[in-house]
Amino acid sequence: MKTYSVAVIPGDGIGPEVVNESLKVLKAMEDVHGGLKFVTKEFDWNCSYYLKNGRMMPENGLEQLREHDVILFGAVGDPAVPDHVSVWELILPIRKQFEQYVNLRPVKLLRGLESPLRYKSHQDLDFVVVRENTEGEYSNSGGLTHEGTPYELAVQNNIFTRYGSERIIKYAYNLAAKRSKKRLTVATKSNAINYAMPFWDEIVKEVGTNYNVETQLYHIDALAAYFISRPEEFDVIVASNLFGDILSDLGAATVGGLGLTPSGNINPEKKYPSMFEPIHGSAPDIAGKGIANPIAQIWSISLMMDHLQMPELGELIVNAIEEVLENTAIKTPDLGGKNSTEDMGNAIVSQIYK
Ligand code: GGG
Repeated sequence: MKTYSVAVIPGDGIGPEVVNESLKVLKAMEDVHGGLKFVTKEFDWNCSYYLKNGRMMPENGLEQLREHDVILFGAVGDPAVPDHVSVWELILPIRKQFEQYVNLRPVKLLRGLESPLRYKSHQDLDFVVVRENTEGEYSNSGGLTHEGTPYELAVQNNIFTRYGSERIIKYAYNLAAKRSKKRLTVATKSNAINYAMPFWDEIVKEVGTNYNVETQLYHIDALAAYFISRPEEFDVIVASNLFGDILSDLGAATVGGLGLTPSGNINPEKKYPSMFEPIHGSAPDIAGKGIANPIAQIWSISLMMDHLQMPELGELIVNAIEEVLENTAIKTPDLGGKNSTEDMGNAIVSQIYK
């Protein structure tokens, strides 16, 4: 019996609702496989915890997480706590401390769904955004000064290291080399962000010579437009922390919305636990209503299976999601239906057992 320990952080808003459905899928993985055990431990670290304890997780929170093989995360954010506090005290320290420098964000139009870009088909919409996940615009460097005076100012430094840039670009090239189009698109803005972005382009050029992969360099503004007008061109897109975040949300919109797309915060060396979560946030407007779409969270379990080198289980999950979308009438309100989070979760689980 192979056993994995899974730290579960449901978080805020719809996080606990969608995590609950994904845990049913994790259990189904054990049953289907027969020789697999996931030992889960839940952590109540969220904005309510912050309001009680003045922090988003205990002082030794990261040490507690380090004991686990993987982390399953829901969502963070509540109107009672400023977002930059909740995000910077929970999810970002986990990504940084555990060197989860790859944020893998697949964007794929699932069978049974139509893209809002009506003239685009399933073959057109299938790519992966590889987001740098530990530095860049999310470097936590800067400050405020002259507060309360007319000279008040804020400085935010974007830090791009050669080490950090090289490792994400190499990862993206390796991924592109394994996929059929063998094409890597690099999102930058080298004409205006005139130090960091040409620095990236230079590293792309150096690293790229080692791969038989076509390289495209696009400015982020044009690339955003091409995501809508010619998404079929893309296969693997590598981007800085902020650009990758924006592009993957845009990508999600082209395949039906934020409720559908997962992400893996990966430490490729497996020195530390990797973390799996939907790309969406806590959606306080629909929290507690039982109507959130659990597909993104359930799909994140599929990425977890891939990471644990059980891609056949990962495929089983995505296939089950697609079967439900294609062959049943079950749809949550974001997809134009009336079904609940639980209805969708249960339907996917039943499909897995078929
Ligand atoms: N499940 C993802 C989540 O809760 N995201 C909140 C968020 O905005 N995180 C910052 C980021 O990923 O850029």
